[in-house]
Amino acid sequence: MKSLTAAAVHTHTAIRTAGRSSVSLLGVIPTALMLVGMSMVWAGPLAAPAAAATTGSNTIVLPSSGWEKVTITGHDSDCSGTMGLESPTSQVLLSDYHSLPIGTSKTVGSFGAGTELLFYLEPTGICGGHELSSDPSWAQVSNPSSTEWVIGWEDLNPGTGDFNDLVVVVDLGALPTGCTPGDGQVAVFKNAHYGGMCVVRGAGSYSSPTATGLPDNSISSFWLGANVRLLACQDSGFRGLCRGYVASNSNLAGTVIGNDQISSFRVQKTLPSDSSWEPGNCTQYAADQMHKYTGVYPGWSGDAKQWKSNAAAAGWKVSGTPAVNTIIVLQPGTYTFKDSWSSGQYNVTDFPSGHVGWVQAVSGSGTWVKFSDWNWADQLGVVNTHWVVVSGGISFIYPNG
Ligand SMILES: [Ca+2]
Ligand SMILES: [Ca+2]
Repeated sequence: MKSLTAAAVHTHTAIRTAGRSSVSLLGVIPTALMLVGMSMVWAGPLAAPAAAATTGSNTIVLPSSGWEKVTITGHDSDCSGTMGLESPTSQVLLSDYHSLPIGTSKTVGSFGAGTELLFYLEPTGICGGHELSSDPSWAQVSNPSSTEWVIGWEDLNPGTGDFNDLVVVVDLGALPTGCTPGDGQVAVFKNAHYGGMCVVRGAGSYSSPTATGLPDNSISSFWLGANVRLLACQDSGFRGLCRGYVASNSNLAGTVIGNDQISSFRVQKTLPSDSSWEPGNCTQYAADQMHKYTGVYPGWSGDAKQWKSNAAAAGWKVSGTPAVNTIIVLQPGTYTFKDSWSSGQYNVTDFPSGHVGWVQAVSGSGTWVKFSDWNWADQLGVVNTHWVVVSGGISFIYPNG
């Protein structure tokens, strides 16, 4: 299959180099004849492509965050097809590019600083292929300003080498909707690719469509600002399937949560590291466990006893009901402990700053909780496990509730 494609390119090139007008004749040659022609021309391994004239690196790395758009500034080809974004997400940008007028623009989306954008050209018919902007055989990328790239595509190779079959400018465009999330904020959009009706929401719990600010089952994309996580749920009241997101998503179609499904969500503050807590302390351990489980550090600070209120203020669910893989928070007080499920009970009162740990098990009745921690009895950075009786001074911070 691969060699047939190579043969097709080789064949077409041979005709094309004879003169541009001959290219259009290909359109009326029956497919069967084309195949015969290919097999006759094809005679062994394809020669290495002619070296393309490049302007250096074909890499497109964004120096700052912002919205990117792509605009057609030229095309000169007898082939058409699609041009799109290959990564960090896959999306079609220009369909049937040959028929689109010069000046046609398409929003690519918003990306963080340092993101590498990789585009593809997928010509159809005789030019058929899947070509990447990183490959100098197919694309010539220049960088006239720090926020602007020009991609000249060659849809045949070896081709005319002028890289003008499709020319697009990729640049920082204006936000199309006016919804720009700041630090700790999320913008949610009714349409894919950050389009249509939108709202910006800060840390908090939005339990119904009315609270979210968009019609029920309408959200198709969301954009995360810095230091934030979005917990999106299919049903109101944070019920049904919920999913935590730590990166923007330009098109929810085909994702786990799905397009036009979200009915409630939490906007949850995060921190970039665990450096807000004393090394070796129980708070740092709980923060690290949260990071292992969700990919983010909890977006609050303070002593263990402050975690209950601080977590709720940062948009995270806090409940008195125990569950595995939650943070347990003990307010100053007296609690009944045991060291293992079968060992004897004893009371502990020594929690002047409160205490936090990570829940590993819950007894069938919900009466006892097993958790791990650091800094038990001044053992900084040492993991211990305990069983404790759930009582009024104990609460739980849920990563996914
Ligand atoms: Ca929608
Ligand atoms: Ca729903």
